[in-house]
This record gives sequence, structure tokens and C-alpha cells, in this order.
Amino acid sequence: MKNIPWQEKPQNSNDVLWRYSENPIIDRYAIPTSNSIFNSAVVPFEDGFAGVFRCDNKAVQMNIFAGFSKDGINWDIAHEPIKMQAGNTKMIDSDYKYDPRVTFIEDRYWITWCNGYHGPTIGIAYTFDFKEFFQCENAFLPFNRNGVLFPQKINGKYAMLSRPSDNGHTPFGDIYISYSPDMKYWGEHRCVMKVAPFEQSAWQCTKIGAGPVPILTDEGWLLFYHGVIATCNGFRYSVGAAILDENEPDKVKYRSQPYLLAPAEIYELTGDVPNVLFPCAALHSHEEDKLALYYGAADTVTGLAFGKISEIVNFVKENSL
Ligand code: BMA
Repeated sequence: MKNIPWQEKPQNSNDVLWRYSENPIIDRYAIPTSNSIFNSAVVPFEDGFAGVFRCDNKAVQMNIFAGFSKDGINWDIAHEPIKMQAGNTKMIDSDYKYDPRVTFIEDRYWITWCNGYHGPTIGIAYTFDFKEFFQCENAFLPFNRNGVLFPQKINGKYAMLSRPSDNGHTPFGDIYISYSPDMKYWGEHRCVMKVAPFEQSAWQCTKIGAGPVPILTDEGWLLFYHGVIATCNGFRYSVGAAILDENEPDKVKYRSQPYLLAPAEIYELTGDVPNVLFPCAALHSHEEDKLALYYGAADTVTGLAFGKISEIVNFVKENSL
């Protein structure tokens, strides 16, 4: 694994995730048309990194844009949205696209996102080069969000986490898993984890949704997710982590009772939607025991946080619900 972005933990920090000192890494106006650039996904690519970015324009139309970076911090984001070609279907209708995730499986990069098709559902596309993109069948019926693929087949099938929802600012939501032999037909839907009881872990008591592509560790799949509490001033989104069984990922082995990161910095507390941390990607190096987490802040800008994989896994085990 190449050099991922990294900064050592500040001496005064006791946390297992700490923020990059130069956050936010992507400004809301980073491309000429953008109102906000957030909830975006990056992967290692060639001698650097590539990404798919959620850019809402100044008409507040939501779309996804390709980008490239040498260092994972300074990004060159296309000024035009991704133009999809037909993949495994001709039906590639899309009223809007947002909250992408990206993972490499076998021979290509797969992108999932929240696709507008009579309401939100899960769109799927693939690319080999981040220049040409091929859109496939939507994975599910509306309404659904937060579709996140595992980076390898599990028991011979593609596996995807998702969060069935409604057409609005969903006031509920649990994480499910579904399987597919071919990235077209999805089934064997199982519940993975539900919201936590208010009195045990209120930051995740209203809804939860998978974040970055899960990372395989010695303990199982490390899954970062967002947890939401409905406050008297609206939703507050924080970051938690769980460890899922390697071969039966609908089985949750551990799940953090405390959050790992919650809105606290000014660019997380203020913006188009205050108090939102929304992680969509994590670069990692097992050899170096490093992880770089990319998250949308306040639905406006993109932030970066760091952690040691071993410390995060131990924290989740020792502070499990
Ligand atoms: C969710 C999605 C996310 C957004 C979050 C907070 O429903 O729309 O894109 O970050 O709300 O507004």
C-alpha cells in the first residue's frame, strides 16, 4: 500500500480518531459550480488516488464528480459531473446522485450511491479508469440509502450493506445486508444492526447507516458507520464503528457504545446542515497500522481524520454495546 495521508496523534489527545490539522481538505467552492463538496469517496489509484465526489451545485442539484490526487489531500476535481454509459442495463435513469462509495473488486472499481429513481435508492456503476463509467441496475426498490459494497465476495457472492428508508429526512433506519451473484439481482436480505437504545447510547438512537467500505482485520470486518440522534435542533450525525463476522457479516461481534468522532470543530458545527459528520471512505495500510477517514462535515466541506487500525479495533472491543 502506498503512502496514505497521515499525521501523528496530537500529544493531548486520548481519542482513537483525530482530525487533520489543516481540515477541511476540500472547500465548498473548490470547483466553479459547487455550493458544497462533502460525503465523498476515495481509493488508491495508479501512483496516487482517485475519488468520486458529491458536489451539489448552486442550483442545489446533487451529482457525483470524478477527481484525482497525488497525496490524498490536494484534489483535482472534474468541473463536469460523471456522465454514465449503459452498463448491465439500458435503464440508467437518475434524478440525482449523492453520497458515493467506491471499492475495487477483482478487476474494476465499483461505485455505489444514493440514486434518484422515484425517490432515493441504491445506484451501482463500475469504472476501470475513473474516466468512463458504466451504470448498472439499481440494487433495490426505493426507498433506500447508504449502499456500501464489501471489497471482496463473501461465500462466492457480492455483498452490500444498505439502509432502507423513506422519501424524506428519514426519522428511522437500521443496517441490512444483501447478496448478489452478478451485481444485478440482489437477495438474501438480512438485518445486521439496529439503532441503539436511547438510554445506552443516545448518539445512535434514531438511525444508523454504513459509512466507508468495510476493512478486513484479524477480528472481522471493521465497519465505520454514522449514528444519528434527533435533538430539539434537528439531527446530529456522529461516527461509530462495529466489527462484523468475517464469513457471516450479518453477525455483529462488537459495536462501539461511545462514538469515535462527533461534531465539535467549527466547520462541523456550522454549514448548510449543522452538526453532521458523514464518513464515506477510509484509506488504510495494515503494514503501517494507519487509517485515513474521509468525512463530509456539515453537508458543506470534506474533512480528514486519522487513526491506528489496532487501536480502533481494541477500542471497539473494549467499549462494546
Ligand atoms: C442524509 C443524507 C446525507 C446528509 C445527511 C445530513 O439523509 O441526505 O447526504 O449528509 O442526511 O443532512
